[in-house]
Amino acid sequence: MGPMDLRQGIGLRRLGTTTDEFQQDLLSSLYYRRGTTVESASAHDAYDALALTVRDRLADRRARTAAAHYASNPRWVYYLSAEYLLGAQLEQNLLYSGTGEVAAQAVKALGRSLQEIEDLDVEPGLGNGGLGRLAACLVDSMATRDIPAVGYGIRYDFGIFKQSLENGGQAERPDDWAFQGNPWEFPAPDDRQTVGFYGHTEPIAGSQTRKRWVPGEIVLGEPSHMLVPGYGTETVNIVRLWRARGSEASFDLSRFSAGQYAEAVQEAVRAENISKVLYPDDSTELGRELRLKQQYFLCSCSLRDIIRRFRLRNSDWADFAAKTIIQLNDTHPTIAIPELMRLLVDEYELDWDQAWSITRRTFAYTCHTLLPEALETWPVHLFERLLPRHLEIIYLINLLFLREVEARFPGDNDRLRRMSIIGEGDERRVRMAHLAVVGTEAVNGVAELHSKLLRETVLQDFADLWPAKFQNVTNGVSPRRFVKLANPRLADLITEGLGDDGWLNDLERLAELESLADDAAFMERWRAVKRANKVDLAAGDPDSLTDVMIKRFHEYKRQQLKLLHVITMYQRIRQNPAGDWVPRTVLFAGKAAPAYHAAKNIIRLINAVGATIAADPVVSPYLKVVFAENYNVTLAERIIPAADLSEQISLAGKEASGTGNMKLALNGALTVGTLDGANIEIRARVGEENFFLFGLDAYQAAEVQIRGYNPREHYEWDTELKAALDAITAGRFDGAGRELVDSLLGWDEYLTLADYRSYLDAQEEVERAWRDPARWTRMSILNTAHSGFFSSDRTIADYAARIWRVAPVTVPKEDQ
Ligand code: NBY
Repeated sequence: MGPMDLRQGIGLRRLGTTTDEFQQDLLSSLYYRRGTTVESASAHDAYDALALTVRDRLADRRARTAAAHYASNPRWVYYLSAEYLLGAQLEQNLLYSGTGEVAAQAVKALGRSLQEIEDLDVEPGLGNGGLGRLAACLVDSMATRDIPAVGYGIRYDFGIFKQSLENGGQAERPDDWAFQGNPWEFPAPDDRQTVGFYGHTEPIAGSQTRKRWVPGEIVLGEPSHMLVPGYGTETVNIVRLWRARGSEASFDLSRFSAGQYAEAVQEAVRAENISKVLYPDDSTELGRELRLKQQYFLCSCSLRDIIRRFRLRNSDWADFAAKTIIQLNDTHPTIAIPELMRLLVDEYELDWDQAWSITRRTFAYTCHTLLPEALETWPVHLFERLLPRHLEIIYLINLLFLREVEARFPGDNDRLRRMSIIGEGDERRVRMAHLAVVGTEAVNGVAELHSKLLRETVLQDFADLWPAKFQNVTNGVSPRRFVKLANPRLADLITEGLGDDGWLNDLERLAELESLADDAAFMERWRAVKRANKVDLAAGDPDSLTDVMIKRFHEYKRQQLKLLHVITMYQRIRQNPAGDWVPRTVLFAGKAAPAYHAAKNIIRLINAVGATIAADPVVSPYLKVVFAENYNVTLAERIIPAADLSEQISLAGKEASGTGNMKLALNGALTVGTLDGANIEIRARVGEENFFLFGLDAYQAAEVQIRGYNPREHYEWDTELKAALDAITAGRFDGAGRELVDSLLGWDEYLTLADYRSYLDAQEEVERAWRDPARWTRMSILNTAHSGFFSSDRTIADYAARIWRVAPVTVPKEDQ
């Protein structure tokens, strides 16, 4: 695109910024683009018309961004992720386009309030948890930092399931998020790609390394994109999402004519199933063929698009890595490494060594876990059938790699076996993390401790071989979405305290709040903001301590530990109803993988305990348990501003980073937590006196396991712990939780019982602080003041400087 194609060059009018002009455009969108009138417009017509009008306000910036990027031919960042949890779009785009106020006035012409319309905005739930939300924060910050970038992903028809409670347990319903259409999306059918699966390979005469792959199935990938505006800058990047379609030939007209309707479309259905649904499992590798198909589909479409874009401005493959950095969001897109090799060697006819040198310099890999069960591996036989050419390429990569290892560590066969990309167990499997380390230039963990443990444990052999490859980039969160949009009251107070709103893209400026932490008037207002947010959330008494644990359900995160605390509080109050109890509202929210029975049992027990407490007139004035259904980004934005206490209680060494911990601290919640993931960095910054620490550290936890852990010892000596577990076993909570008790007393994989007493002690410290409102408020202000480091803008600055080595490209403002 050249500058002449821009709006100004072709004489299009500039979109107005006044309420009247905005209203004109809104009515025009309703009339011409929705094809309806004010009188007959449905609520959804109003929503769509507003969305289109706001979207138009970003279109100029998008066009100028594309032109500026094209002109500077920079090194592009391509973020490959199987998941994005972008959150609701309308409010964000109103903020980023600076049209919030005019829109609020203009929609009155439609006879509706802005709030009413915003309530129709459905969030695209195209991810499971932290990993998907991180991707969304990072693309926000890449745009905000003016980094030329594209996020690639899959446009699932069904996102993460909708959760509801049925008889106290989790029920799942499909999330047909785009059922009413998605006005934020631009289809780009001309950029569709063709992807092959199955089939066989054939030698090519005269070539050792090149092969011809003859696929047995062909699927089309159709892209559409959503705009990703930067805050306080002109840049608008995109996230490009691929949707699978059958080719024209996949519809069998003759069968249809013969009345075989299902058979006529079966091939098309098979193709479309690839992007049908997000896998809702965030914890274990799921050995499903369709999942590997999704991964390859994403990578193949995206790489061809990346190459197409490269060739718009470049002709020499030798420049490819200098113009391209592809960040792999966990191992899910790792198949892109052999796919790039295949494209370069088989299709573009580069020799193997040059292709390998390009490939290694083009990719970087972020690891998001330490759990062995979450490290992806795929059976060799599956690869052989689904992606025969890629398996051959992986074998050759592995052969050459193992030669390199052998040269460095001669005769160390054990090391070769440990490091091989192919694992030789009962069943030979491809180890995607090994492939990701071998095929990239940089590997990073997502918090200091996580990166250190990666080097010392799961990837130790690789760190020995290539120490310089391993880095840390601590995660971050978007202060626009998680303070400005989620918590407007706090945002206003901060802006007033600091004198301007420059902190929104320069978050370290929050440190200036420190001088207000003892200012009585400011403290009073700080408390009032929190209280008003609690009133809005309406989860419980706004004067009670709002204690929140919001995250995916997983045994390592230890919702069961929180629950043992709740049961103990319940028993204490019952034993001493006249005691001086601190009233608490304990709020849980989160989804469990549908097949994860232990996690679903914990949800059941939470609700059973909650019901028992609610029915108990002695305890219920002091203690309330709330389970908020269907946790998603939108709900997080309501809960986080209302939280007093943030539960970050995973077993040390298990939570790679956490990002909810950052969002909560940033919004002035105090953390009770272990020395795990980014908790360590939060505590170091907010100050140990402003953080409630408990539990074993990662090294102590490992030692306990090695020595031989016996959870029963804790049960025997700790009478309160015993009483809590016995109450569950005795059926006090509707009979729920007996399997949990068996697992806790049997093996207790995540040392819940070992950390119980220390956790209860920390909770007593929490209550001491809470009883002194001035102390608590000061701690809360200091948490916010010292959370500036956890902006995803800082995370992106780190990636840009240390991993990507890219510089910002400034998009010029429109001529006035
Ligand atoms: O990534 C999370 C980590 O647990 C958390 O500590 C970290 O802060 C966050 C961002 O770095 N990981 C996560 O959310 N993982 C998944 O959602 C996930 C999804 C799919 C699969 C595995 C994990 N999978 O096997 O397909």
